[in-house]
Amino acid sequence: MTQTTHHAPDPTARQADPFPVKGMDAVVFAVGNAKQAAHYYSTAFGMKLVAYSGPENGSRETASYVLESGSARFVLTSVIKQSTEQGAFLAEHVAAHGDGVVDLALEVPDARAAFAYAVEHGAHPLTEPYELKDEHGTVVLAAIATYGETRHTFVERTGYDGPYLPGFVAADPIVEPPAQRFFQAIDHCVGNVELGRMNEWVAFYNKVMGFTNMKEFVGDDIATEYSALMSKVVADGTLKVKFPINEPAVAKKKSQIDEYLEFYGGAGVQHIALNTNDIVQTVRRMRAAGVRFLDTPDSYYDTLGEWAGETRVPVDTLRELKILVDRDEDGYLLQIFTKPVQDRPTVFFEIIERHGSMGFGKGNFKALFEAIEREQERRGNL
Ligand code: TYF
Ligand code: FE
Repeated sequence: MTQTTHHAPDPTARQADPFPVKGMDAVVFAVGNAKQAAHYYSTAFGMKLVAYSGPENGSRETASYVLESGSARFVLTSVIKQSTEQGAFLAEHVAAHGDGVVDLALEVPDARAAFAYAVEHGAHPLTEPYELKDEHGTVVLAAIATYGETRHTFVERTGYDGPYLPGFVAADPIVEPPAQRFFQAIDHCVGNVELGRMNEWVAFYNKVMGFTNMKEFVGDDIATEYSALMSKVVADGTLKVKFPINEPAVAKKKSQIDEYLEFYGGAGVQHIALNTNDIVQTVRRMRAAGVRFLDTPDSYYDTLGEWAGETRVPVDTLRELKILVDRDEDGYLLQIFTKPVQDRPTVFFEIIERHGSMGFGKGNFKALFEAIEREQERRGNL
């Protein structure tokens, strides 16, 4: 006879993740002109158009372009002729915020379970779980609200083998994609929230998604000295999804976060960081295609070797391309930031090449924020 007895849980057994995520599913942008934005991300970011939804295949209200680079997926959506609440939401989003991120979509193994867990733990529900189906299969989707007007859609796509979502058709690249992709994954997605609300949003991710805090944070000391922001990072258990949250800090100068909040019209996504294995080639190609990066003074490179030590890339090349370096006990990283990619001083991108370091470039805050301040000054916002 076999007898099964239940004891207290084995303390050495791995706890099941209460909120499993597979990774970022997509960053969804609402933009004024998705057709032209798709061209920009194709030519300047080396991304490949893979799917499309628009009036030619039955979507009369919106046009959406799906671009990929490795596992990184961007969706660019514009309203053509508003007819439903979804169209109204997107049109109002663009009117209020300019081009920006409406959705940081997460791929999950079970969208119904993710939604139930999140709402049970205090999330504001936006869309109850529903299914989309076509000849490629079924996708389950559900959405909750996060900071500002941003949302998280949970995407369960294990029952689907099409180009993006049911309703989308495969599309040919806009231009010949580069032989070597510029980046292969989304490293992190950063949110700017209102003064005093960073801890609230960190607690939101702790409770609603079971995300934990990473050790890197920007506290009072750095904030008042030069960055004028405070920052904490939350991540899922596997560190595949990392969300730094910034809030403005009262410092000597007007915070770049205040500038963002003013021009975006509230909280929202500030920057998306993209992983590359060859930052030198990526930055050369993006610069050649017209992408503008923040400048770094020569003085940064004059003293670089003293504290950063040797990296894969010679200092002269880093200096030429204005790439930043940071090092910690786990290794180093190379990073660079674009200027804002629309007329409003809001959303920008980071290109990052990691060699062991799991940080976010804390050692570069001084150089970085001085560069941002020079831009704020040029815009008359300092
Ligand atoms: O994601 C991060 O935390 C780093 C640092 O305006 C950073 O990329 C923080 C704020 C900012 C630019 C970069
Ligand atoms: Fe970053």
